[in-house]
Amino acid sequence: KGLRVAIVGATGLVGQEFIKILQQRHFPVDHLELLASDRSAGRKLNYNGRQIEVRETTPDSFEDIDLSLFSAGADISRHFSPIAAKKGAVVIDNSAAFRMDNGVPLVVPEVNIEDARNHHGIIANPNCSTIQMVVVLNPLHQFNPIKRVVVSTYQAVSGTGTPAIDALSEQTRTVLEGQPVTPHVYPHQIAFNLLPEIDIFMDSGYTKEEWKMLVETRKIMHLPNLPLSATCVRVPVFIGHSEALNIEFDRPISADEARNILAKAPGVRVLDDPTVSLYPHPWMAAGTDETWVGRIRQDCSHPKGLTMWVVADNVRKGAALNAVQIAEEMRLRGWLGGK
Ligand code: 2RA
Repeated sequence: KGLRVAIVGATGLVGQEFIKILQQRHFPVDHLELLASDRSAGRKLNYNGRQIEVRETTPDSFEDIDLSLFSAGADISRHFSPIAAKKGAVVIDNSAAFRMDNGVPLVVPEVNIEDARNHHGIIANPNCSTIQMVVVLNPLHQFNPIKRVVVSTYQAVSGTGTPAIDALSEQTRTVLEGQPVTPHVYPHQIAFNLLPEIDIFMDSGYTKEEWKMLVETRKIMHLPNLPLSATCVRVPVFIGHSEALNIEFDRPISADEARNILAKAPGVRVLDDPTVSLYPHPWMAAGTDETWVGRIRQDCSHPKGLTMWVVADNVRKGAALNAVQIAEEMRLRGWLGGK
């Protein structure tokens, strides 16, 4: 028996990726409800060759729904997720609304799917930059406990959504035409530029995006005291987040040991042969499901350190795919749609 699925935020970038991925993975959907704001209601989206009309999200939208995938921002999630959960529509929420709530599992299936067992109706999908990092950290940590992480990210504009993709295109054209750019979507020009500001600044001088990488990683990996320092940077790339990881371990570990562990790790693809410039980059990772790793090398600044380069499609594994994989794994374990 298939599931009755609702997608909240269906017309957004991640919402449309949900629709694509449900089809690509032949997720057992008996009925699909596409939900959005009243502004988007009436639009028709294609699903398995059928046109489905987008409806406005209301409390009644979740009657007789088994699974609701949310990607409509924290406010919509805060308002409708509890309503959906109460009606028995298990929520997998891509927003940050509930990620750090005690009763809400924060899940990357390759790392901590067991945490989803004791959900109370809402499961949170982690931040894109956290997901690709823990997919790589976890198998290494299982082999040799991680003591500290320093990470710099190079995040695509699609993380901000369609308006940011349009802004990058427009500003790039404007620069190439030799015209002055009027910054929009971001506080400064993003074309041919780098902005070390993702989400808001906190009193600590870190941004909320950098704080998310710390606190979400601690929750997902059950390492409440893991020291982690992140610098999150917006870069003029459409799709694909890249991360330079510096990892300090309990014991010395060689690049070859790490390469062998990662080559067998779930959801990871190792692409690492500098002699022929073989390493992951956003343009090749976009559209794929894997978390790609390369540039694996001994950290010359620390005897128990490694450094490496991690790339993933931030709209797929960073958001929509991870959420659908949580649903797949929960269903396999009988934690979803058991009606
Ligand atoms: C970003 N991680 O990249 C944030 C939200 N997707 O903008």
